[in-house]
Amino acid sequence: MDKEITAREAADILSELADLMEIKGDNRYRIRAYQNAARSLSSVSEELKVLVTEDRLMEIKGIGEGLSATIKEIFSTGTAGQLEELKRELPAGLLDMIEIPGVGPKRAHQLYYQLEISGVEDLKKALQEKKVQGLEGFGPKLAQNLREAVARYESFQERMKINEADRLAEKIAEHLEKKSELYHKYKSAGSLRRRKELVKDIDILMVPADPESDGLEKHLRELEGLHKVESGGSSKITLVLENGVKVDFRLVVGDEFPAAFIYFTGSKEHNVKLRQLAKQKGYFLNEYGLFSREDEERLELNQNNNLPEKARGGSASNSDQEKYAESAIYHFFGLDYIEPELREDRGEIEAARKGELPELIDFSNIRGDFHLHTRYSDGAFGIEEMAVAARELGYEYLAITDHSKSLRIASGLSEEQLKEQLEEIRKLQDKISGIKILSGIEVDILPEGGLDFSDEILEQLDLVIASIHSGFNQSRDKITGRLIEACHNPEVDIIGHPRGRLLGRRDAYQVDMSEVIEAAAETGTCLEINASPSRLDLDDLLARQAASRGVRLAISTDAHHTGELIDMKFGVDVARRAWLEKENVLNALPLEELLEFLA
Ligand code: DGT
Ligand code: CA
Ligand code: ZN
Repeated sequence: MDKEITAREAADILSELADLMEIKGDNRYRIRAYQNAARSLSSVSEELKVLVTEDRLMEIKGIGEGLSATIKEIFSTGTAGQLEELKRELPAGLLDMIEIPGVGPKRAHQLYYQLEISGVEDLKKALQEKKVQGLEGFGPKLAQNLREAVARYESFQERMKINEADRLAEKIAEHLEKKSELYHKYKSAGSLRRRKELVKDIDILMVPADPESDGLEKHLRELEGLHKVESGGSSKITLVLENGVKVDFRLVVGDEFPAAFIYFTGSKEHNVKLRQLAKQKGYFLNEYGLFSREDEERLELNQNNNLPEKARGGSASNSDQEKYAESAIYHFFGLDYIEPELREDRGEIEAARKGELPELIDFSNIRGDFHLHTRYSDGAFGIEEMAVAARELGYEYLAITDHSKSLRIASGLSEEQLKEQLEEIRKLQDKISGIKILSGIEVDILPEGGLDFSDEILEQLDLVIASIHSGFNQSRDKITGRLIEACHNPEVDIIGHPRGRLLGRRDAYQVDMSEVIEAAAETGTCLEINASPSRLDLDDLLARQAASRGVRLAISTDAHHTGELIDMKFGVDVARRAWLEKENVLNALPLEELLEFLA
């Protein structure tokens, strides 16, 4: 094996094993033991390798001799014999099926053994034929919920989260780097380059070294995780990966690159507008270049003359060079360069013509993170480890915001535990330099309105995030009212993940965001762009609406692990798609200004 299994990955394997055991109908105490072990293993901060080599797995809560042996087996082989056996025995579709909210392993057991339903397709059919309602514990209400969940699952299946797309694109890049003699350059395009939250396929634009050679196709056939080469040729190669994702390689010659880069970056709507502009000028624009209508000659744009002032000279980085190739085309139309995240035909072309495009925020503007969980509630690390990791990202500050007491499944903090935490933060701040640790809380907005902690307690903290974690099925008015009330509480600084969605798993609750945005504007409350790639909540459109009403956005990761702090980048992607400048973003403020704002 080339990569070592981490504790988290081993925990995932254990919990998959527990799921399969439950589908099979194994002893429920045994299943519980595996689930508990998976849970404690996933929040272990020591390296699995160390625990295995020093034979200390049994020090972890819930792990005895048997489980310790299984984990060692997972560590050395990448899987467990038991798991492989169950996988051979049970249809693979059952594992997909339990991903559907409302199904779960226990119900999958009934569906499989009583109705021979072995995957999402079967389930959909059985729901249509009203066969499912009759099972014990299933009623018409659940059947209706399942129908909706299946529909959501299907539409989501066609798209992947941006972090997953990034991971695949990186793997492809690594494979390409092994034979760099095959091409002059390549760049990802499409929705991945525009940084959309969900991406259908991966588009890569490439200038091959030799368009006639089949070397590239041969090399791509050796890509790890490849299912098949769906089609090949000298202008396009399409791959299908084992996970069903398509990868489109578009092959162009060097001269075509700038126009092709614009074309394949999209969006389609943005391209349509650009083509209209070309037409008005007596030209046409396609994926090969910009051509005069009169003589069909390609227009050779002098890229350097068209560079924006700050980009001239030798300092342009590599990716800037690509950007300037495109710039020449934008400038030819009298437009400023348009960043890919803005290319959605949402007014960017008009703004570019008037020189009124925003100066988009970027990751280097971010000075801290506000929404972080530690071992005090359901995080995997201590305060110090989170602070050190944040400092390594170059941040000036971070806020520790564990859950409050009502959120029992996430071990929410009692008043006493919060006090202990405050004390620890004070001591730690004396010991650690180069980063300011703000005390905070992610306080629950209670189902009947109001907050989980009194104002007297919240007052003692530097920063308060208020979030909804319960009562998701309440009416639109009720949920909107809870959020507005939270905005009006002077102790609340930020509303966390305002719409409560989990991409592909749970729709947003019913809420009138326009009203919440007005309340936030009126009270000076910030709204969060939760940067976790499974949330990205607010999304680009709502964040833009909020900013246009003068609401400040807080981009925060909701990290439960030091490795998740870097998710900030996905939040910045959303912010850029929302046209935000650094003035719109709370955590772009230097520490002093932030403290003033919070005071
Ligand atoms: P998605 O659905 O996440 O893959 O989104 P995109 O934008 O990556 O869409 P995709 O992969 O179908 O196409 C990549 C780009 O190629 C798209 O953003 C614009 C360009 N493109 C594709 N088909 C057309 C078309 O019919 N007309 C125009 N103008 N552009 C197109
Ligand atoms: Ca695409
Ligand atoms: Zn939360």
